[in-house]
Amino acid sequence: KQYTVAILGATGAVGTRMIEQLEQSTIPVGEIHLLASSRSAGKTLYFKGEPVTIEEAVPDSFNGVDLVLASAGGSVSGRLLPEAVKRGAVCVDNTSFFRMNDNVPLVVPEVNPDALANHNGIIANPNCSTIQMVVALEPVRQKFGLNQIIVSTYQAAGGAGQSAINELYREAQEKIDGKEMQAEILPVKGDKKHYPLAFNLLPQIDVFEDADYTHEEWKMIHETKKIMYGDKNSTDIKVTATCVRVPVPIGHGETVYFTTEKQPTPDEIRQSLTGAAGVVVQDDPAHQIYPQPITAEGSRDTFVGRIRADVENPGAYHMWVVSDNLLKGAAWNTVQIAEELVARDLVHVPAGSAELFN
Ligand code: A2P
Ligand code: 11C
Repeated sequence: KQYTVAILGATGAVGTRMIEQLEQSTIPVGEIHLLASSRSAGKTLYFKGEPVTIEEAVPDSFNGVDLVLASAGGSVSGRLLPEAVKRGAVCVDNTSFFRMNDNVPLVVPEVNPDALANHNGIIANPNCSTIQMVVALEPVRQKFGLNQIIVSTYQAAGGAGQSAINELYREAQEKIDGKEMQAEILPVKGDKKHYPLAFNLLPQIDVFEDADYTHEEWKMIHETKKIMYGDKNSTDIKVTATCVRVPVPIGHGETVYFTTEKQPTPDEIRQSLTGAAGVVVQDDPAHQIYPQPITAEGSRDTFVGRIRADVENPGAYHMWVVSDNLLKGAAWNTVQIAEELVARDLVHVPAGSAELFN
């Protein structure tokens, strides 16, 4: 079977990478539809070397479509994906809109691929910072059990879209030219104040919510629980997070501090990660080998290094995790979910699904 695939948000930082990842995927694509806003309609992008005219995304764009890969923002997904499901298309959504919906599986193929079995037409792709952390921790959890995770993130501008990458370069040039840096987007497009990211650190990703945590920090807590333990409020694991934007264009870093049920040596943790799906261990302090955003960019893998014990707390460990936030954190994980759906013959919308999203 050949699949008709639509990419919603095809012109964006993630959307353009979805096109590339789909070109390289095992999915037999018959027809491709590239959808964006009216601003882009009529322009041309390429799929496997062939020109494709961008169409404005409207409900009828999904007529005859088998699979939708979406990354055009939460409100666009919230409005258009129920229309796609109504028209029989299975949607893999990279936005946060449906992630906490009990009718929507939240999937990282290396961790919980079986959650796909009961989908209702929409499958959610987790937040980039959550994905790379659970890919790196799942082999540890399986072998040694996990009790607690304390994560601090070093997140690239690209997580906030192409316009945030452009802003970072512009600010850097302004600073080098001796001008005042003009911040217009970060930390959060819609928030009251904007601060430069170039030559700076911003301890705010997304808006502030309960208990003075940002939305990004709550995402890491609830998404980790839903993916690893099947329930966003699971008490089987304690998770807490501090999320920081750093002046890197692409590639999120994370220091992950975790405690385990058993007390493995750092070497045993390293071994559990060596060869694990989607993981590459880069951990050789003697030769200064460790993951870096610059070397992770462009790869589908999650890189793990600096694995070591907390020398004052038995059963507690540190590691440093880096991945291309636009690939494993977004475009690749979405296409990988679509590959699993195809491999498992799950590209069908079950009867009654559309009513769940009315
Ligand atoms: P467009 O380029 O036409 O604005 P990024 O994450 O890099 O900011 O990209 C956002 C993506 O979402 C772009 O492809 C953008 O298309 C798309 N998009 C934004 N608003 C809409 C909308 N109302 N309908 C469809 N696509 C949208
Ligand atoms: C960032 N993690 O780096 C965010 C972007 O929930 O998919 C991803 C938002 C999301 O800004």
